[in-house]
Amino acid sequence: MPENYDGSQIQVLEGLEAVRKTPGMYIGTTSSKGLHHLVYEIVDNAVDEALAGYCTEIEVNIHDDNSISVLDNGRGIPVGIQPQRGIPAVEVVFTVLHAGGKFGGGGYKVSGGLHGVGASVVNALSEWLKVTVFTDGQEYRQSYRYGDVEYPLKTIGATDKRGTLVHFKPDPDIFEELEYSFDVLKQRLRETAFLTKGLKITLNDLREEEKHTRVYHYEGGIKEFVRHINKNRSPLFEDIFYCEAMRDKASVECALQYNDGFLENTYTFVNNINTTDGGTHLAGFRSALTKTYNEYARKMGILKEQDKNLSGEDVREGLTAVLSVKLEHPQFDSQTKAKLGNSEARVVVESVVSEHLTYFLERNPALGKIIIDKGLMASRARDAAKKARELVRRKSVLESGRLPGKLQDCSEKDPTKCEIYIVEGNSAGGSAKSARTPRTQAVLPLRGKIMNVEKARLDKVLLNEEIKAMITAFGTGIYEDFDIGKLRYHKIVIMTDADVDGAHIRTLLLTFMYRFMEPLIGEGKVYIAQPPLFKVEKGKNIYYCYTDRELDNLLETIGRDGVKPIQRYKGLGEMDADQLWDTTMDPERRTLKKVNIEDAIAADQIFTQLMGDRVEPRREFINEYGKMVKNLDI
Ligand code: TTJ
Repeated sequence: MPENYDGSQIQVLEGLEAVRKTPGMYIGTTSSKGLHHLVYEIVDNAVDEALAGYCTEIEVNIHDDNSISVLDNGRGIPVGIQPQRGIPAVEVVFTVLHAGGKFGGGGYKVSGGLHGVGASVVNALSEWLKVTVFTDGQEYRQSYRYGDVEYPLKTIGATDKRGTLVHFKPDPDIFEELEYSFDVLKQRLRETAFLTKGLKITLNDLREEEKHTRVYHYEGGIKEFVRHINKNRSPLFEDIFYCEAMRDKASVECALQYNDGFLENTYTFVNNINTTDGGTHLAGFRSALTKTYNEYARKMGILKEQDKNLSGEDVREGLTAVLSVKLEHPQFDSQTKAKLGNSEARVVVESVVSEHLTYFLERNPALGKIIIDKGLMASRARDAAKKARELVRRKSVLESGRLPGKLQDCSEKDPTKCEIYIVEGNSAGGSAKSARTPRTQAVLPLRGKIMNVEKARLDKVLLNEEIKAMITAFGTGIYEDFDIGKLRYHKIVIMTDADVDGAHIRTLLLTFMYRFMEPLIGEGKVYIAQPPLFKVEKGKNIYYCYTDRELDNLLETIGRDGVKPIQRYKGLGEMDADQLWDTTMDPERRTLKKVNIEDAIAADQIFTQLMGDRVEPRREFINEYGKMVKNLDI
């Protein structure tokens, strides 16, 4: 540490030590998810500069060593000495916990990662980090190791560039996983670009084998986001409702459109953070819709005096919407950090959306009629479905307590000790049945594919045999009647082939669970089995590999001499019961991937691509998927 550092900096270093001691407190997890959070944390700073109106482009690079660089063309982090600490502001940003954003200019930090921590946390968790600032004709640089300053900020020379470049390499001693996923970063950066209209974000993968680039730039912002979500659906009209307003220091931006399906797709964001559990802003949005449509329908005489109002659910059938609010002091639910609590957000969103939507309907009466008619249809169908459901419910298999015939149940009665394998196809179901531990492991084979839940209302969904079998096996009921307290197995394991059909069925199952049994996903009860892709035999030894990389590594370690021809498993059916047990079902040895909400949302999106009316998106899926998994049977 340089000699001229005084006591206050020692304090600072202790601050970052804390981050290294308990990284989970600052970034949630040191898994792959935490690794990716580091990138968002840095990018969010550049996005703030864009929101302030000074940055138009951000470039993110994944380098060969899995280090990340982020470059913006903003004003540059200030390099002037910060009076309180006597060091350059840029150094404060990277070495003081919770600093950042709030110096000099009055702007407030609006975008933020899940935990809103900042650049110093990224620095603390990096083997090295280098920051370069281009400002006022000069280039400045400072670098750090494990959060410690390597040298005082230095001047490199003259430049006519403007902006900030941050390059960091996550510390291998902190993170369990060091490999960046292009697809994960791509997804998030595209979302950020949608939410920040006009901002151009480029993602480059510079790693040897996977060089590629994506550019995200949307002049229409969330309006294009809505168009993107509906891309594989059939919109009821071309126009997208859009509004934007500032009120009491809060900004509200909203876009919506309807499609011919029955489900709602509303995505909400607060300061660019996806609020997957909704909150006050979503409540305000929903009440604005219900109120505005009913008032409009009465005014236009579509709803007569004696007619009852359309319900919230009625007016949200087939709705695709994005709501983005920006607040100075957002308050999130302490548990999940994904639900907004500020009560003022409800009021502001409700008033902005009501006002603009009323105006939109008055200017577009033809669209108004389409929307109200759709709501009326939904209302009638809901009444009919309710009657049908009451009939079904009274004496249905769902509540008869009789378990489905093809379920091989386990004998254990304590649900916390029980798991159920949902297996694709009868033959694999047979192996799984012989392989399992009958005391704690149940097996439910599903025949073929389950139905397209997006295009069916609940009453139809309940007629599907495969779905009925799952509901009765789980014991939970479904949708409004869902009760997780009745769950008969605390692990639901989806086990499908490692090919396109398997991926398809997995997607269908996840979509169904996400749409109709969401708490199963939210409470982490759903898992995906990971069957091996390869069997390698050498002498008496048998090895199983789960990825191409593992196979390469294994062959490097054991050598190729004397290795029998490598078996690539195309489906679960190719494994006998012992192999299935050893590789995929033995709780001591298997790996299970827990499904989280993001996985389910992604599945839902892929699902519409697969099941939508249009053929082209389906082909795109197969092409995309084909790139990821080699040697497919298609
Ligand atoms: C703050 O107010 C005075 C002018 O500069 C503002 C600022 O900090 N701008 C800024 C920060 N632009 N870009 C950043 C930034 C970019 C990256 C990639 C990483 C970090 C930590 C900050």
